Amino acid sequence: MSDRPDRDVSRRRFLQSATALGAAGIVFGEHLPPGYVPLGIEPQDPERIPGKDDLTVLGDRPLNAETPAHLLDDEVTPASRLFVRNNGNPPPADGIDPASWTLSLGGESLLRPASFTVAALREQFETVSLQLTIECGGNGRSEFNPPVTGNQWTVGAVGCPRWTGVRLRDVLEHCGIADDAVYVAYHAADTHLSGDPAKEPISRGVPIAKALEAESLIAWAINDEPLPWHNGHPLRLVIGGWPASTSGKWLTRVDVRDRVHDGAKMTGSSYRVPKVPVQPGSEVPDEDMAIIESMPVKSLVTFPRSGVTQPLGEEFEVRGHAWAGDLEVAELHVSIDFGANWQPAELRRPVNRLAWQRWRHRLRFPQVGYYEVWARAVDSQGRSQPMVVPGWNPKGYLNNACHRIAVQVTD
Ligand SMILES: Nc1nc2c(c(=O)[nH]1)N[C@H]1C(S)=C(S)[C@@H](COP(=O)(O)O)O[C@H]1N2
Ligand SMILES: [Mo]
Repeated sequence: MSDRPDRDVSRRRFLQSATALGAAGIVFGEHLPPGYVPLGIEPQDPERIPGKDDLTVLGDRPLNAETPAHLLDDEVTPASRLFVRNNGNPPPADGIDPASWTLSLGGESLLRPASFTVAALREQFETVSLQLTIECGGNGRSEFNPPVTGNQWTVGAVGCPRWTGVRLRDVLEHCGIADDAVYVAYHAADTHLSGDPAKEPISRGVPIAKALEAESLIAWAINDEPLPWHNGHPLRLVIGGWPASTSGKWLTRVDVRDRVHDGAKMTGSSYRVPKVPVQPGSEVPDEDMAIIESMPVKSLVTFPRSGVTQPLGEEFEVRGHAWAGDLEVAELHVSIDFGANWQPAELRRPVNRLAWQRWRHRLRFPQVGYYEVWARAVDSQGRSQPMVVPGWNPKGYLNNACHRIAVQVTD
């Protein structure tokens, strides 16, 4: 990446148009090894991710980008503000034809294997639209100590758009689910970073019970528009409330398995955490790790932006969202004194199951000076967000510590 910042805009524009042309625009493009990403093809500046709005780029090969908290203030996350997490090379945009894209269904425990175009899915099954929260299992990773490797997400690998598609359940039931079904697995069209066509970048899934929930979708639209390329165009799974790694993008195949799926990033330390808490920095043998299922209770302050200046005596509106994996959020509390006292905030019910919930609160500050506003959610089973970073784990998953913003109160 060191040779990149000095590259001038026109050259980058040229490379962008080369992206649109695919390998055909690149001299000697016929020699590119399969899966190889040419330097400069992936956008590098936040404003340069096509269709995205000021996301913070954490890495550009492959592209990984998160949304600053204050840009997540919309109740329904716009596609332009939905984070991007890529494990491999996305299928080239110009090679995706939504009209001929096919989803195959199979696996040991599916009775009648079948395949569907996107149009056939729309015709044969009921279309549903739901607002569903997806959050990367590694959101918040940057706060772990000792540090762990991987994308250093702060708070913005989360979003809650309105997704449209069909229920995974309806399609699986149409094909027939055998009694010994255990897990539902996805396969996708992105390619492994090594370029090895025999390897998949990621192929995960969920237990059959989660797959059969009414909210588990095969989606083609976000907020009534086709999925953005980086978010899985033209078809993806959306598994609300679970690590977003279960929401396979560029979906080509779904298998019903008679065992826990053993695809790429299902094993070892990927998307798994120690079964019992470990001392920070420990090495944990694979057999002592368990697959992450529902995400923990969490919240964000999305308004105002951290660092705001506020005149003393004026009312101060603070607001955000809260979510709790498979559960609902029951309470949201706000503190302006570093957690010594908590004030209950107004908290709305979700618009549908597995959607995040709007909270808001009006505050007054007692004197001029520097404050932090902390928000803390409690789920329907009474579990609260911690104020400090919880359970260290080797890959840095499930950090649900309270979010906070800085406020300077002036005369
Ligand atoms: N095919 C495919 N699906 C994928 C991924 C991927 O790299 N390839 N990344 C997963 C991970 S780890 C996350 S967090 C979510 C991110 O979804 P988004 O990029 O639409 O925000 O997609 C998941 N689905
Ligand atoms: Mo993720």
